[in-house]
Amino acid sequence: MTSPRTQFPFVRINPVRRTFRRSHVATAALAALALTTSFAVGAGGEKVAFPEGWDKGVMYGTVDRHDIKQYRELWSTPAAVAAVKAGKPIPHDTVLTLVQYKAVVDDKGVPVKDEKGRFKKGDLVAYTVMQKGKGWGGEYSDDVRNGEWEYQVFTADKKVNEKANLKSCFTCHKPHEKQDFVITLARLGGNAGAAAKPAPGVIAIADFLFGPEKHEAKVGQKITWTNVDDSPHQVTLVAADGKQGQRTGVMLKGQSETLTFDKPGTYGYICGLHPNMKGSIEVK
Ligand code: HEC
Ligand SMILES: [Cu+2]
Repeated sequence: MTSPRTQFPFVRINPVRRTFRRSHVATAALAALALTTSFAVGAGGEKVAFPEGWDKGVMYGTVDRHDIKQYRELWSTPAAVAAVKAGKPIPHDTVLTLVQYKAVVDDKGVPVKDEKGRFKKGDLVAYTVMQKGKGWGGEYSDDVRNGEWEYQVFTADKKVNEKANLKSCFTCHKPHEKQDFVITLARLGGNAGAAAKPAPGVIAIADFLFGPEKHEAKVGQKITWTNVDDSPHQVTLVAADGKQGQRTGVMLKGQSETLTFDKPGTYGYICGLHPNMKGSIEVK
């Protein structure tokens, strides 16, 4: 199959297009570019092969995803860990593998916890992989490109998941440009980050969970949410009838947002980015 990237130059030098007025040429070129970009995002994933031997690398972290009841392992290479620890760029040919498992649940569907209070590993669901290659990504426009990274998803039996939306990988990892698009970069370098400090009026967001999920407050009291996850989170108030109300800004790791409740009542809320994350404030 000819890849859209090799076709692209033909579109640009098409002699018919040259006879168009300047503005039309520009429009056609732009349209071709947009088309190429959307194709290329999927096509680029072909560069990423199944990460054979992933479990011989370094497991640099695990994630309990309370919102989707998953247990996840983060795997990397010793070279990448050493580079990040030394403050150097992640080397080319680095493969990061996020292995997703179902969390083991009890008969009520509640995740079972081990002696450390962490989720237990159930069935393997998928491998999501990102790989950095020298010169990769050059065909993408700046608003899409994730440096030199490409993404791919493999099923439990190690086959490419053709249904995976690889564009979404680029979109979600893009805001983490300052850390080379690696959301868990701090942990990759061996730095777990600050733990949540419980305090009155403070709700920690950790492991995709609002802690505590139910909070009591006095009328007029300030409530602060602090995000200690690598993932961004947000707070959106949801009325009893399901209508969404006031929302905070998106909190990156270490950031906080505050809301004040002026009337008594119970205020339900969700995370606008992960709607399965729920909490409530009872204002008296
Ligand atoms: C909704 C946002 C979102 C989307 C979409 C997304 N990711 Fe991620 N990704 C995350 C978060 C958050 C983490 C941190 C680990 C966690 O919380 O599970 C992560 C971590 C990873 C990691 C571990 C390295 C790192 O960056 O921390 C890999 C590999 C990865 N994602 C691959 C993918 C692939 C492949 C896709 C596309 C199929 C994808 N991701 C789509 C949010 C996203
Ligand atoms: Cu969230």
